[in-house]
Amino acid sequence: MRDLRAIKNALTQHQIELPSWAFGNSGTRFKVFGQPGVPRTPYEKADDAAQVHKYTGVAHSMAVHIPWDKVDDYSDFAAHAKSNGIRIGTVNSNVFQDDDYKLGSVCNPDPRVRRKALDHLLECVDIMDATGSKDLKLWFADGTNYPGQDDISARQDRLAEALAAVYERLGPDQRMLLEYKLFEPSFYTTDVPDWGTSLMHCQTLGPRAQVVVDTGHHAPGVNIEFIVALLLKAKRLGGFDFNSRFYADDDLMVGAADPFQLFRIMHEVVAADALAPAAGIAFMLDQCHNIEPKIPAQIRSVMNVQEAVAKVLLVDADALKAAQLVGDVLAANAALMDAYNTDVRPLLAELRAEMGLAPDPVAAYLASGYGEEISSERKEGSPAGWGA
Ligand code: LRH
Ligand code: MN
Repeated sequence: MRDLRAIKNALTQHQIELPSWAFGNSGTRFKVFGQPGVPRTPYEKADDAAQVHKYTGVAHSMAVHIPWDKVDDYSDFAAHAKSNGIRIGTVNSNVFQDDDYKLGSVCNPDPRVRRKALDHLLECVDIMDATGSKDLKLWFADGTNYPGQDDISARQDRLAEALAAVYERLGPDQRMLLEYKLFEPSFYTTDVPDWGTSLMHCQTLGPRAQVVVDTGHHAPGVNIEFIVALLLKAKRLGGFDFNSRFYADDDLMVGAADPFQLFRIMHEVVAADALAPAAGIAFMLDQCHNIEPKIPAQIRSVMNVQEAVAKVLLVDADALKAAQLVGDVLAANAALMDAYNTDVRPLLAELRAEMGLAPDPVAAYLASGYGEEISSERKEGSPAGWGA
């Protein structure tokens, strides 16, 4: 059984990266509901991300998305974030919003379009050099909508060619994280639809190509923790895009729809001793707060991950192992459920107090008046969004 100090140390060191786009306006194809005080620049997104770190103490970095977070001087942008106590993390490419990409980006049958997409991916590595980011996250909307529309195998060759060129460009301490998604915006084939396809490409590329598991990108009923256990065994789990969903890629707050699934996923991470930063797993949020206030929602999301991890760290691993080895199904299941059914909120409140933080980060943020401040300050100019 882990002692309390060890549990608290693990929780203090566990870092959760925030998505810059969660602070901007977002929505669905039906409507994007604007909110007061939404940031207008990447600098203001970093200011808001710093608020989440200020009240949770574990959100040390903000992932950026290019061109949504395009700035004139990326090292100045990184310095601004640093002055607010956070750093610029993962750089996300975007080859899914240009008219040229209707039939795909790096998988497009037109070599001119593939070149254009590749140039963007290479530009993202230049940006990583300027911000000091270690990870390039690649998600491709590429796919087809009708059988026969394009050659499934030829598209994989085109994808492999582009990935190899990007891998070649990476610096020695930089990684590429390849994200998969079952469908949307493509509805017949998606060129990187599942963990197997991402893993195949990563294993072909080299050790600094890793798989990203976005928890909203699977078919209903898929056992995500099984995929996580396998990718950890293959040493190819680069990170998570955490969110939750009831139906499809809903991008809701992580743990909101299925906190038990988040617990089961993090149990595999802890069981593989891969929670600590040294293990190199990027724990990122990838969410959209279409109707709820964005900064408190990010704080709540970080707390949901912390609660799942705290419960996992309470699992009596020895009792679990002993029950598993003798086939005591009920005792093994109980070892997990007892931890899952433990209220860890007092433990986390105590830990925050020890970290010099308020026990309830959401209440502390709401009491700070920051929300009202930005709502009155950020009246001019246009709020940031997906620009879709
Ligand atoms: C695609 C995705 C990807 C991002 C985007 C914001 O659905 O999960 O990670 O680039 O959302
Ligand atoms: Mn994602």
